[in-house]
Amino acid sequence: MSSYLERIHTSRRTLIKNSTVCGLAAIAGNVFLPFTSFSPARAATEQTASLDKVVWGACSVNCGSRCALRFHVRNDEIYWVETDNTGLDEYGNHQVRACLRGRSIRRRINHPDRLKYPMKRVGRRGEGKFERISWDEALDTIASSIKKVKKEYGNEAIYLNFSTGVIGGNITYSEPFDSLFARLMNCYGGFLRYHGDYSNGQINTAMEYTYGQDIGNSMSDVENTRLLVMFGNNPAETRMSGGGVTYYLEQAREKSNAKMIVIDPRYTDTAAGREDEWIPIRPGTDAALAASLAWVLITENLVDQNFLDRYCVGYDEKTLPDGAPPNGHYKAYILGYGEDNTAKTPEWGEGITSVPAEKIIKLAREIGAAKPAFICQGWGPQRQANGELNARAIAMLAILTGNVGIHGGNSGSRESSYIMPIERIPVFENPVTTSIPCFKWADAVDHGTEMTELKDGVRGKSRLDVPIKFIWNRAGNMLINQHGDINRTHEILSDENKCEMIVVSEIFMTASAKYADILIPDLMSIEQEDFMPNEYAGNMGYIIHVQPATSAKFERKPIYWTVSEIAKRLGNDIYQKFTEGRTQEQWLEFLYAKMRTDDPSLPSYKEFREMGIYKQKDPAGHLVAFKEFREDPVNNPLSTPSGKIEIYSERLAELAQKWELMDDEVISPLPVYASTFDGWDAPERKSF
Ligand SMILES: Nc1nc2c(c(=O)[nH]1)N[C@H]1C(S)=C(S)[C@@H](COP(=O)(O)OP(=O)(O)OC[C@H]3O[C@@H](n4cnc5c(=O)[nH]c(N)nc54)[C@H](O)[C@@H]3O)O[C@H]1N2
Ligand SMILES: Nc1nc2c(c(=O)[nH]1)N[C@H]1C(S)=C(S)[C@@H](COP(=O)(O)OP(=O)(O)OC[C@H]3O[C@@H](n4cnc5c(=O)[nH]c(N)nc54)[C@H](O)[C@@H]3O)O[C@H]1N2
Ligand code: SF4
Ligand SMILES: [Mo]
Repeated sequence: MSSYLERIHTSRRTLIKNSTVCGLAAIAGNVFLPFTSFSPARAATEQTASLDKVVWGACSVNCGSRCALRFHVRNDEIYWVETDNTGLDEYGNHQVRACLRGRSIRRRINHPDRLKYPMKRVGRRGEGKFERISWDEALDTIASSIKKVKKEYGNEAIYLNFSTGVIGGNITYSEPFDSLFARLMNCYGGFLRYHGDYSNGQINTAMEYTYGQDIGNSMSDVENTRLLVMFGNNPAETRMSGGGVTYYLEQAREKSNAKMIVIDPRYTDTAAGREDEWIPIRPGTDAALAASLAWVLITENLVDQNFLDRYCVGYDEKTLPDGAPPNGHYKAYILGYGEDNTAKTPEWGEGITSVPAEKIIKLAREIGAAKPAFICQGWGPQRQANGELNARAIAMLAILTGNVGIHGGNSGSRESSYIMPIERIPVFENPVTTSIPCFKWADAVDHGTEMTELKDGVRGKSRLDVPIKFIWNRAGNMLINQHGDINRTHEILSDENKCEMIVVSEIFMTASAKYADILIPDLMSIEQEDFMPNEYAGNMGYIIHVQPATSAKFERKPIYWTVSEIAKRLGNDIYQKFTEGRTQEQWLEFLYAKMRTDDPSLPSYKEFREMGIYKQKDPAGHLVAFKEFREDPVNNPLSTPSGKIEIYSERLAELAQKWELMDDEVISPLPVYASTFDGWDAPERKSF
């Protein structure tokens, strides 16, 4: 056991011991000391209080954090919520403190509007009229619908909608691919897959083409930088945990005293007086800003030519792949002798971004001079049409200046974190290999068989064989509220001849829940046993052993029970394969044993349960993306086809030739700026 762990143990034990002593002293004080009078009622309360339990829980909201919660429970109700009390109030050994959303969880767990019973739709779909039914009726209906859809259309007609309502947990995890329902369906012939996601689908793909994977240095590595440039990266509003990115950002900057420049259309809480400079920009124009910054870097000889020659493909003529057109390289595009014959000067950039040319020149010089510079982006710049281009263009600034693969530098993508790996319930192989882009599920309900590889990005087949006929939607509000163009989605879902069955597992009657045919009341993750690992933090990972804070109220059921019961109705063999004869608790103990085989330094199961939270520092210090590649590119090539950073991507050049694109959609082998149908210069916006 690490000494770090011992410290947590010791401090907690001491704390518990001390608080008992203090408790006794307080009661004794009532009796003997002259300044308080003895109160039998108060002594009784103290005694009841000493019988209360403190239960470890975690917030499973998908803000990217995953904070510890400690519930004080009396008479099967949470009466007080606090947060992590282990470790010290000191950077590096800190507490994973929850934000107000986590701390207010009592309002959600006991909210009168929480779903209590299974229900079936009685009005038109989407109308929101429901009638209470028994669990048996709900489960029988779901199982027979799965059987029917499988028989009539095949497993490709069964879809698990993207959702992020419960992220982190093992048993309670909602993201479809790793969920219990995926395991069930894989025991029963599979389901239609999706690729990409709502959060970071574009940057992920962009970085895969550029680097082979999407990864960044950890925010803790800002300790080693001189300049931090953040494009649309706003952790103070989106990663609020006291053990999360915002905390690391602040603490690490205190150590390095790094200058921070925030580039965002809005003056964000991440800036909020802590920034050295805020540069507002027109939304969707980061690629143009990056190109004009590149123009200054190139013309003022501030680029790292050795880095570009050795590690990259397509910066200039020297490393341009043979199949590329003459002057198809990045330098030509920037300097104006590429295909568009336009030099990306600061003045050109100003016209598009609204950032003044002098500011562009100054920023480029700062980026060029700071060694190292931590250039990163959040997911705002990519979350728009042609967003991959923005993501790749921003990453170019890190590449041009040779800041990739070093301490205090970054890949130009979003920061990454040290994450404690957990062993999940395996979901088995999905026998269905067809996949749709996750945002196109409504199209697949509406006109699935018209969706093709080259027009819609279908994978595994050139065209879908069947439309979606069954939707499983758990812990997600993306059937309607969180999806795009919801009037159209409403039309599609309202037509009961299209999708035959929509099952929603929720805790509240959300906009999406109203579209359910069968609506089932889920138990929250803090009402059952589970493991909750960190996600976005810094260089300290952790796992929380969540215990049920209270018993299940009304007819709410844990998802493991629900899916097991559906499995039972699909056949005893499916049930056996799905459960492997284990209860939820037995699964957790079994999976933990596997985790301990991989990492023998983990505490025993019993110890972990008692500790509630187990923290582990990144043994490497700070995560540095592509460090091995930087150190030895020959023996540690990237997983791109060339093994190098692909500024010019031949794979994208090929897609650009083959794909049938909509107006204004651009696939380019280079990270160019392209205006779009929803951009600042779109005719619809110009009329305002
Ligand atoms: N409080 C809170 N936190 C959350 C969530 C939540 O709903 N609420 N959702 C969680 C989820 S699921 C996700 S995926 C993440 C998303 O988290 P982020 O990727 O951080 O997404 P946003 O907050 O949409 O955008 C980040 C920043 O980009 C800016 N921005 C938008 N467009 C542009 C642009 O074109 N250029 C530039 N330079 N900046 C731009 C925005 O103003 C914003 O400050 O947050 C997670 N955290
Ligand atoms: N306009 C616009 N739309 C967006 C985005 C945007 O920036 N702008 N962001 C997109 C992104 S990145 C994402 S990830 C999505 C997020 O969208 P969703 O995945 O829908 O995320 P949430 O709204 O956080 O949670 C979904 C539901 O989970 C439920 N829930 C919570 N706990 C439990 C539980 O224990 N069991 C069950 N069964 N349900 C539970 C909540 O009640 C909530 O209704 O939104 C996307 N939509
Ligand atoms: S920071 Fe995120 S995980 Fe932590 S309590 Fe707040 S919402 Fe929950
Ligand atoms: Mo997201």
